[in-house]
Amino acid sequence: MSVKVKQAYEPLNEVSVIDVVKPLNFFDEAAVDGLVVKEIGDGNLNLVFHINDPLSQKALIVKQALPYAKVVGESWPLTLDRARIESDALLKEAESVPHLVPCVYYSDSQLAVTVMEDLSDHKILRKGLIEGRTYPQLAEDIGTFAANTAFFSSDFYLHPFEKKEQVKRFSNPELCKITEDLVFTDPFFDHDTNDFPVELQSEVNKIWNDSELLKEVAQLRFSFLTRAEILLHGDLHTGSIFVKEKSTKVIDPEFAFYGPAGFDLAHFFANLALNHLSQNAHTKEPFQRESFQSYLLETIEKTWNTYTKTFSELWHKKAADPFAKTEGVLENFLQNTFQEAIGFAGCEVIRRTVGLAHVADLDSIEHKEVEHFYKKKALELGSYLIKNQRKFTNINQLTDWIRGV
Ligand code: SR1
Ligand code: MG
Repeated sequence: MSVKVKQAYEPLNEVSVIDVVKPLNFFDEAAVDGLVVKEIGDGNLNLVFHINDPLSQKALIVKQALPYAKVVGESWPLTLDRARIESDALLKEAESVPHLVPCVYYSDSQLAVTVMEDLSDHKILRKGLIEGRTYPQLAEDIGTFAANTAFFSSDFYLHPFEKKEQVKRFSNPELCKITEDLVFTDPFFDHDTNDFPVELQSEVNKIWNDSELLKEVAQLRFSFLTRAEILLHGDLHTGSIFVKEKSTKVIDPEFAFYGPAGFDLAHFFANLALNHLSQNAHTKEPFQRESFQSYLLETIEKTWNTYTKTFSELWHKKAADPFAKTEGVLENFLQNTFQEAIGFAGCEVIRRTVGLAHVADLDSIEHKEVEHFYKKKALELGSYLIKNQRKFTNINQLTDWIRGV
């Protein structure tokens, strides 16, 4: 698309956003006056405009970062550079898995804007799962996404100079700090960002006083801070995935950065585990509930199996690492990634239960006592995963454990 003249940053509105799309020639000139614009952002951080030409049925999305976190307000300033990170990450991901990300039409780092493919025919995965819908393609797509984006951004594939260039390009300190605080720190201390009902206080005290658990969290946090292994999406929960029957699109990589290889899959698994727990309350009919919960666990298993298969195939075909053919090196990497993912998943489960950012899966449980009951179960699950990460040697042990909670 043609490039427009750069302009200074200002938050867009449903009128001014037209000036951003007009020069792109995506819509016919004659259609511009009749465009229907709606701000549809329901996330924590950004403005999202849906722009539609009712005559041609063509539509696109304009996403703009605000200079603060929308969820808290202007008192929490936040870098606009995250818009550049997001569009760069989408472009990078599209090099290996174009069918699994929205197409970027245009971006402007000054305006903190990304113009991209409209995915209104898809649904946010978290919403679909809460309603008990299944997506047969999901596991294979997320396993394929994670394996490709991991392998092609890693030192196993890239020249070390290129790898370090990419680490610089995706340096994302402010968004990483949010994760460092909200996922790896605040929930494990009596911090004012935490948000949980008083009924959970005694379970939360147990976490705050469990030095064995805190030692493991410190180690996971240190990994997150220091281990620039692969380009991560950085926030791969079920609200960052759009789905329909036979299509999956991973969206919102504004938290992208180089980090430890198990982090993204951990977040995906943790959010499926939270949905699994919540279904005990949402789906009343026992047969339906059991079969949906089995679907969730099969999705975790199939995602991991697709990830290891795809990553291994890429390794055998394309790895440039001098030890790529040495027996056990790949297996070691996958095993370490897996065990650390179990620990990261535990942190995500705990922070979504007692930290600042919750999940609708648990928060939408109808009766308060039931909600508290399953939140306590979530804390048990999260603590167990963190403390026992190195006991897990295969994916079925994880799904067995989630089934048994
Ligand atoms: C202030 S941002 C809160 C959470 O929303 C994002 O999606 C990330 O998960 C972050 O931790
Ligand atoms: Mg997001």
